[in-house]
Amino acid sequence: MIQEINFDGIIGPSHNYAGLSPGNLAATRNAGATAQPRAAALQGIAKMRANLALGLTQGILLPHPRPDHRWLAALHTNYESAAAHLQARALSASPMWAANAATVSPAPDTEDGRCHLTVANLVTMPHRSHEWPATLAQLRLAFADPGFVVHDPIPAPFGDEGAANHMRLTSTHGDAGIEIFVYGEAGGPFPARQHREASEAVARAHRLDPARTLLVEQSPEAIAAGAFHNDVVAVANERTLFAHEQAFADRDGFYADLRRLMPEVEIVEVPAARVSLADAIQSYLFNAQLVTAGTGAQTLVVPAEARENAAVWGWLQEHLAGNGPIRAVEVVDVRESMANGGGPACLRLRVACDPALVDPRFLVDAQKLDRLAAVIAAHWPEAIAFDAIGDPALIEQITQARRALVEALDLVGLIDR
Ligand code: SUG
Repeated sequence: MIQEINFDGIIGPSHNYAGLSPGNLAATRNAGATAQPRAAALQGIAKMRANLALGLTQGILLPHPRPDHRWLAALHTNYESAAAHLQARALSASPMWAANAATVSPAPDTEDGRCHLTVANLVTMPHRSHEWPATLAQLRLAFADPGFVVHDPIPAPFGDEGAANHMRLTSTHGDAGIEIFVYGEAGGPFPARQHREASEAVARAHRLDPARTLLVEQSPEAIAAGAFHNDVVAVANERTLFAHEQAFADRDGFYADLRRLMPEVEIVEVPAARVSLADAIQSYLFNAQLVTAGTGAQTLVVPAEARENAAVWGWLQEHLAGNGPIRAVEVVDVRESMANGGGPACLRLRVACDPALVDPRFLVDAQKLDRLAAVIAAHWPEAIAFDAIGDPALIEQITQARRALVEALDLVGLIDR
């Protein structure tokens, strides 16, 4: 009954490049560029179609109301009179990166046998710190069944960035797993966004067995090289851990703990001598969806940028030719999200559960994706130049576009906290 569902964040109509995330090299490099929200959202829909074609169950999370007028009101201003940096932070389409929506512990791992979700507070970056109330509203609706427990965020100042810093290893999704929380202590010039205190609090909230829970420090070199989340340098699926050699501060200690807890674990490590941290981060090799396809073949869904990097593509071809655990590679085009530092894995939140327990409005099939694509094609702005974000006509179009989507999904009045 339990299967892994990928809930992709639909890319919102306000998608733009504002350079809001120090430590995220792609986002800062593209600050001020012109974004293409319509193409971006259609790329996201195409990625979901690719997941369906792999035989996976697919879910969605919706864009939040943008600008976030409630947040601006709490700051005693409004969109019209707010400073430009506050306008940009209120308008960001950052909820698209659903891997940062929450941390999820499936029912087989928890003491009470329920699936626990803790909404991420995202307090380190101001433009992301106001996401959680609207995320919580959606999670409470999508996972309203008593088989789930949805928790409030961990309080500030303990930064929590959700599933992007959490991995689960298990023989199959429906079995009890080992949960791994990756936190940062230091990142050179850049902030460590996931705090150990927050990870520990989430593990307690989820009633995990401490003997099957690992707290692992991300390597400061990885953060300094632009790995602002662990999912930029490592990803796990079932019994496979796929990671860069320099992902973790104490790699040997972590691998030894993992092998002790799960002797059958398969660690696929990419050596720095083959793929540098810089190449890994530029190509987002590890920000891939590592999934077990309907055929049973473990498949890595990588962004097109991974195919364009000779070192990365060469390593992947060699792995496929050998007898490694990754049996297939699929390439998806999510360039608009990538330019803000969000790859295929950032765009999805994994929940291993019985799909029958999920509110069906948050699940999609091919026909529903066709309907969503039509709404996007009809309403999403084609382009947003950064200097246009103060334009009232653009703001009106963004507001109407989201409204059309919420109507199409039958969610009017239900998810706007
Ligand atoms: O938080 N980018 C996001 C990217 C998140 C990627 N998620 C994972 N790795 N799971 C971030 O840095 C850029 C927005 C801007 O600058 O306009 C941004 O928020």
